Amino acid sequence: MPDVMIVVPTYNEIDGLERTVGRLRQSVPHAELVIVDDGSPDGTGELAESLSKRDAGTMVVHRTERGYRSAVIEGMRFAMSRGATRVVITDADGSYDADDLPELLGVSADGVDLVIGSRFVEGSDVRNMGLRRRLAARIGNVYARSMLQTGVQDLTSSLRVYRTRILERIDLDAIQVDAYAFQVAMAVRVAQAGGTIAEVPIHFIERATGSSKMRLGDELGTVGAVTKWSLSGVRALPKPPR
Ligand SMILES: Nc1nc2c(ncn2[C@@H]2O[C@H](COP(=O)(O)OP(=O)(O)OP(=O)(O)O)[C@@H](O)[C@H]2O)c(=O)[nH]1
Ligand SMILES: [Mg+2]
Repeated sequence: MPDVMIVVPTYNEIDGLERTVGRLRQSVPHAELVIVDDGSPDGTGELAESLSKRDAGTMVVHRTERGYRSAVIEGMRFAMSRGATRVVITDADGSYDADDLPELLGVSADGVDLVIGSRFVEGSDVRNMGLRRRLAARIGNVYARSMLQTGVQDLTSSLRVYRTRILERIDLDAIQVDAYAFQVAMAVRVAQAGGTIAEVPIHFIERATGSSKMRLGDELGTVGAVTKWSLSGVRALPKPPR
């Protein structure tokens, strides 16, 4: 029974996947890893299949559906079905440094329900992020933080460690937003379920290979979703870590 399951959603990540998986497996060898691929036309699914044949700790879920949120949720359910107590979510493009994971897992082992690898807390190191994206992420996070009354600095980071005990208390199917708004929604749900949230500074480098699946619409959609939640009284003030 794996204690930790790493979920890597992929869509057209043929250039970076092997390196990302290799680094994750090296950095946290006790964790199992599952790639959730949505029939990438570039052959990512086939590459994932060959990686899983070479390494018993690497698995693949092939889907016909397309979408970040549903891929992550499917990965979470896969992890829970295998008895994992913690689920790591990360990207395939190498933006997040696998070497930061042991520290995040250490904080999660202390009993924190959601540990976010944060680009915007003291000690983090963010590289290659263009001014437009940096500003959008920063301003978007300041806006979401104040509207939702939370102290979380990086609500949109996709490097996260969830304890499955908190995921079990969340109605994942009720979440209808995707992309960055999905990250915000998950933090809100964790807080509403009575969970604790902590942030750990990370090394982040904007993707060097492949192309982005996120669009300007995802950023604007997040602002819209946050505004709607805030006006309907949603707050994401987490319990302080015990
Ligand atoms: N399975 C699946 N994975 C997806 C989908 N969209 C994005 N992903 C993966 O989710 C991760 C995050 O997507 P990215 O495109 O890196 O998003 P981002 O980090 O906000 O933006 P960039 O790094 O600038 O491209 C990557 O591993 C993608 O391959 C999808 O529809 N299905
Ligand atoms: Mg990325």
